[in-house]
Amino acid sequence: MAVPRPRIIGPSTGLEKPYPLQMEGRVIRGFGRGSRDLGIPTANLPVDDHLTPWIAGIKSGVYFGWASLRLPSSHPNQHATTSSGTTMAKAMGFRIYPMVMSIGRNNFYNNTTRSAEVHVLHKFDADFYGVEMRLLVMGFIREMKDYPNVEALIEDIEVDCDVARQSLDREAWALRETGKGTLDGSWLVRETAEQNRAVV
Ligand code: ADP
Ligand code: RBF
Ligand code: MG
Repeated sequence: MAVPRPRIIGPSTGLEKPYPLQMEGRVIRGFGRGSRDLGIPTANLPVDDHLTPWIAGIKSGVYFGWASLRLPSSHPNQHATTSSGTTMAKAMGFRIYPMVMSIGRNNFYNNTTRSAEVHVLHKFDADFYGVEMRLLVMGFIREMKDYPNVEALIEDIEVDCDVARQSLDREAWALRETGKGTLDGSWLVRETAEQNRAVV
């Protein structure tokens, strides 16, 4: 029998050093294995030691936190349906979602290079390659593991998703920007001067 895993990470008073860690970039293509094999798509970010200095020193494993995406107006999830049934484009900007991510080599696939892959805890109706993503990494969930089969990996990732949801669903871990918490997540939604000028 598998040892039951804790469903909450970190103290209720809030996160601990060195968190939160920030990372940002545009979503790139991986090997296309996340959704095909697992039914769990992961948005990959380039791992660049210059842009993300902390990433070289952090141990490989599964992390959780908040993600923001700046979906273009052409993306179906950037639209809202009004009560009259018409579809309207929402204002451009970053939207915030909870996330789980893996950092490091994927033991299961014997990959040799390090990757940063984010599974956003939201159902999207289309891909978002090339979209700007920001991450606020809030804590460490577990080490990367090797699995006898893909089902065992999926099962553990589903527990990771549950751990992330429950851990983030506390006042000191939730963001002011989502209306449910006290933590400052303004960096996730901040527009740069360049973004304000851009017409998408
Ligand atoms: P790749 O190997 O190219 O990363 P994946 O099978 O992991 O391929 O699929 C990832 C892509 O799926 C992401 O880049 C994104 O565009 C899309 N996607 C759709 N829903 C999600 C989600 N909930 N979380 C992460 N990516 C998602
Ligand atoms: N890959 C592993 O080989 N071992 C793991 O323990 C593992 N844990 C993961 C946890 C999460 C939350 C996510 C999103 C991915 C994880 N992966 C793990 C990576 C998974 O194998 C990867 O998404 C696929 O290889 C597709 O690129
Ligand atoms: Mg992926």
